[in-house]
Amino acid sequence: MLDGKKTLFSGMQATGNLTLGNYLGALKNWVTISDEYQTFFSVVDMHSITVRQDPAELRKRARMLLTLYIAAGLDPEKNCIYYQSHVSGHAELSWILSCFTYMGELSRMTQFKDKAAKHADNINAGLFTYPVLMAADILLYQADVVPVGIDQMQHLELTRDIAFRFNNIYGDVFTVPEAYIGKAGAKIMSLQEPKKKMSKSDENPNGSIYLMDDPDTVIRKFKRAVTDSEASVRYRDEQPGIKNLIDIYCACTGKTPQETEREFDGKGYGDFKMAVGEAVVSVLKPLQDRYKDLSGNKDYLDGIIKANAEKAQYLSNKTLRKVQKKIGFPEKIR
Ligand code: ATP
Ligand code: LTN
Repeated sequence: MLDGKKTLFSGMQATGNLTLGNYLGALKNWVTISDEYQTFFSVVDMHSITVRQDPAELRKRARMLLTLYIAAGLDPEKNCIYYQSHVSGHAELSWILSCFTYMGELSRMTQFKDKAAKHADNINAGLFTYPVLMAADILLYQADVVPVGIDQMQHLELTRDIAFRFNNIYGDVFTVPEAYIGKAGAKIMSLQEPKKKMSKSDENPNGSIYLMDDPDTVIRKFKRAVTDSEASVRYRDEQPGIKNLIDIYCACTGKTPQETEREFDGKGYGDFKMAVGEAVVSVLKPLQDRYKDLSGNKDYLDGIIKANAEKAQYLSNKTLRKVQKKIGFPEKIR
């Protein structure tokens, strides 16, 4: 608890271009609830290298992501927005926590299984211990709340288990965090394969809406979205494509699925897809405009990056010192 507020931590990987799924499932919720908490929003570039990255590209994407956090509405004076790799405590705590995490637990992680299947030529140890680094991110700041999309729930459960385990041995060292899953947009599916989540690392660009897509591209992708032959806008599991479009429409307009069904009662998929496309464009346009303004302002961004990394380093050190002491590392002579 800092400044009488509870603490919130979240992060995104600097891999690929952010999608509408990342925005509706995570970033948008961050903005909505950030005022109520002392917040840390990290660009988790250390997680990104579990998959091979081009160095120049990673650097560029990390900066893009950090800028997007701000463009989406997170005030960097109030929210600690920083690069994970600028704060040494993440790696240090991760090592310690890896000695409190079982191989069996890590082998059960579905993200690991998915990514291992996808990158069979590079199943590195970092990919396996990825969730431990994520636990370190969260526990380092004693976060109470972690807003993520529903696909990250399993990692959050593991984080809680590690925290409980550690606290049981050493006393109340870590706050045990809760996940925060937003109501609308918890899991946005691919426009081409509505049973698969929309993902920034998807090879088919038509399945994903990227936050930087221009209006024509957005409309075109929605027109091509895979639906079904029922020809009725109904919110039901048997129509996964339409259900996903309704979820997107609701997340962008604030309407409920029932209101949407009524609004498009008797209308064809063409009209509905157009309306969803327009709703998305009206959400993306202001974000893209702010992004353009910000990315031209190098000095401002550099100032934010420096100040927030220092703040995160300072605050995370408190937890790290406590942990090191508890487990019996010798104290540094100062
Ligand atoms: P990758 O495809 O590279 O694994 P990703 O698109 O799944 O990436 P992450 O960086 O792993 O994105 O996730 C960032 C945040 O966005 C997480 O909180 C995650 O839960 C959320 N998120 C990702 N995809 C979706 C989606 N399709 N619907 C809702 N939330 C999502
Ligand atoms: N694994 C997360 C990204 C992430 C994260 C975190 C999210 C890394 N560390 C800490 C919340 C809290 C993902 O979204 N793929």
